[in-house]
Amino acid sequence: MPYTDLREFIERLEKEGELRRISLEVDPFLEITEFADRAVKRGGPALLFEKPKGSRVPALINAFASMRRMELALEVSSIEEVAGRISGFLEMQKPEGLIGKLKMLPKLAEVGSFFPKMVSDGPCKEVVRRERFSLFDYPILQCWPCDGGRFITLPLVFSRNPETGKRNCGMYRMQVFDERTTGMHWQTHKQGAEHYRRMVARGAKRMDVAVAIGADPATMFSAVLPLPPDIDEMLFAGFLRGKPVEMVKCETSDLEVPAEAEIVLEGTIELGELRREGPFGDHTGFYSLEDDYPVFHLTCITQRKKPIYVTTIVGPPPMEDYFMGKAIERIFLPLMRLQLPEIRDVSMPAEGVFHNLMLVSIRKSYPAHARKVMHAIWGMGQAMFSKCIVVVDEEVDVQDAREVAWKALNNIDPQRDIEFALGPVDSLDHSSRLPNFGSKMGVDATRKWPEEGFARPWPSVIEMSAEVRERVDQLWKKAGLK
Ligand SMILES: Cc1cc2nc3c(=O)[nH]c(=O)nc-3n(C[C@H](O)[C@H](O)[C@H](O)COP(=O)(O)O)c2cc1C
Ligand SMILES: [Mn+2]
Repeated sequence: MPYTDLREFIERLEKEGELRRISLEVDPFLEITEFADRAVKRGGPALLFEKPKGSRVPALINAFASMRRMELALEVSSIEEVAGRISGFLEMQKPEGLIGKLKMLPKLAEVGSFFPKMVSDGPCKEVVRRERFSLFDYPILQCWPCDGGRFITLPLVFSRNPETGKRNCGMYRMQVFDERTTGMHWQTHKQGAEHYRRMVARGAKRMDVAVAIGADPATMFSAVLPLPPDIDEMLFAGFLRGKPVEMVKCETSDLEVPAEAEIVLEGTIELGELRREGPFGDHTGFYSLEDDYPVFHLTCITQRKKPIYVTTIVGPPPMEDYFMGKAIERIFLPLMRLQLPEIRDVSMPAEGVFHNLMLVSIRKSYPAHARKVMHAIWGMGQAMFSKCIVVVDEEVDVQDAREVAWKALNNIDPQRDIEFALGPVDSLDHSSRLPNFGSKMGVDATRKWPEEGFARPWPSVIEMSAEVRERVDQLWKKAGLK
């Protein structure tokens, strides 16, 4: 059964020995970070701080911070199962004849059952505060020593495209400026920023935004997914959990939020109003610098009677977001292969913090095939941020970064096989010549063909013959070796 809410997920984590309750008083100012950082680096459990200093609301962190917990979050024994389900839908063909059509019905009905469902009330409305509310009631972390302040780090930010009326849900950190005001750190490439620009173009004065904190894990995870614009994250969440997400209308706007959320912040963004945001110890492992971002003015908070505040930290990898990113890598592989069927596998090692390094194996079929693949990836949604793409032949296991380094470094003639391209870069890149604009590197580390102008013979990788290996298996034991 899919989790109804965050609490059911917490129960499950606890049952599986994947969660530790901490009853000591711990300070959301830096101390929770140090706990969470140590825990993730040691493969430790999720942490539920029951007495965060200065707040009566408990704080949950690292709920997704291992592959096992990601699997528990999505209720699978391997993330590949989700990829398999997606492939199943993608392989749906136009049915032949009546029997074929009938066979397809259950699948179509399944799709129909993923759409979010409107409900008139929900636990997130147990307490409605239009006055006398304050963000200071919650254990919002200051994550790192040089951070500009406290940041809400796992918010589901809902906004609407004024042209299509379609909803978006993205995870964009929010710096707390005072009791009722925060920053809204949607980077320029993200859908929230696009909605903002379209509202400005229409001459609107303000834009409604609603933020949900804490929901069932599939719904929370969906806010991070790099879905194409106007594809509803809540529909994808329904697909992931196999049950619609129940949505309830906000008190002060027409937006809808997950009814089972722990805390909902309703408010508006005054178009044109910008404020310094940051610095913030970011997932690159460096502080991202201060910059101007829109300001979110809270008009109302609704919440459960006893809400749980869920949060995360980012910083030197690996952190919790690495595991979320790894799950995305697995889940999106079938979708990538829809456009680029020659792709065998893709990997984004932790040290590359997603956008800095993508390793791709392909079945090479024609000259310069690797170059086509890198350019296609630079043209594909948020994969456009990939600063360095290394393309290898299909027999190289890209999940093994050592194997890639060994083979790729042997295979390249750098001047011939490395190319630079200009394009949009991740807003967090501190090295690019301009914010959001810089260069990328593509490395063609495939075996070179005569058709690519390579006239020399290409050597094989060294391998012992199977017979000798078997014989030595026997001799090895006889020799008393272990
Ligand atoms: C913990 C965490 C924090 C994030 N913070 C931000 C952020 O502050 N700004 C941002 O633009 N993206 C942030 N992201 C990435 C976006 O959530 C992600 O790119 C998402 O796909 C955006 O959705 P959208 O395409 O609907 O805009 C964060 C992701 C995670 C996992
Ligand atoms: Mn989106």
